[in-house]
Amino acid sequence: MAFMSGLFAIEVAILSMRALSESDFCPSRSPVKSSCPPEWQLWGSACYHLTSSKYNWDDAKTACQDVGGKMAAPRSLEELNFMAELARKVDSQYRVWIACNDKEVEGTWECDGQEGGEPFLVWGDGQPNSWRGNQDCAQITAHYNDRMDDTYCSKLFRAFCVRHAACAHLSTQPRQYCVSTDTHGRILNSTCLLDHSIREFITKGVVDCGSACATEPGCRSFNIKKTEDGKKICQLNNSTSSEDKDKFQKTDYFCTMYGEEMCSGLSFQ
Ligand SMILES: [Ca+2]
Ligand SMILES: [Ca+2]
Repeated sequence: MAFMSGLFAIEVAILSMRALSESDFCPSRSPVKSSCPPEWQLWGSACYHLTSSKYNWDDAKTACQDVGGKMAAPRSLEELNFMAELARKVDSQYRVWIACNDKEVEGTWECDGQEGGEPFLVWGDGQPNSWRGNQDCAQITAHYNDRMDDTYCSKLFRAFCVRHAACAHLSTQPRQYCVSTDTHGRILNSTCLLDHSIREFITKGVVDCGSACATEPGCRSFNIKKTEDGKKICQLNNSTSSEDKDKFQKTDYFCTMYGEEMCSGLSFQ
């Protein structure tokens, strides 16, 4: 009965739900998550990193590019607070470069990535003061309550770098579901896992239902039920037949269960 496995194994490839544009989060309903390289911290859909070395402002920009990012400029108070918290963990008296400057026109601040609109600027008390007329680069610092200060671009500070998070698949293998069979390889058309449905809906068939299970968080197996008028119902389960054997029961209606564990459970005699 070896052919059974070939006939009834349903491969459900996990396709990315849509092309990810730069500002997108990872699709929340597919089994992927945002991830960052080591030594980068995830916030929203981006990863943040403080350089361990100190640089002047121009070299800080380059240092961020060298590690695959760009110098960060916060766009909201929430983002600024996150960055400040991260910096405080490294140094309670931190001074860190951000990608804002008024080099070109004194008093007109520009922040990288915020061109074409008002840049997000939250200054510390009495800042920006362009002390002695040549403070053209922005830091955030514990010395101004985690707010911004204009200072000399030649000073040596750590740089705040940012890059987009990667969307990593939790499972690199496509998920495969196999139909439940008895020990002789006969399909069990009237045995299903009961009382574990997390969602059910009318389906076109097994592949459709299997795709839904693959992208539903918590789905472990699924049932295909047939109604009296011939409709197929896809029932997504939060458990498996081996985890809850008592609920893997005979039904008085057409019902077939598919699970990942069934694939290894086929006997070839
Ligand atoms: Ca200035
Ligand atoms: Ca200043």
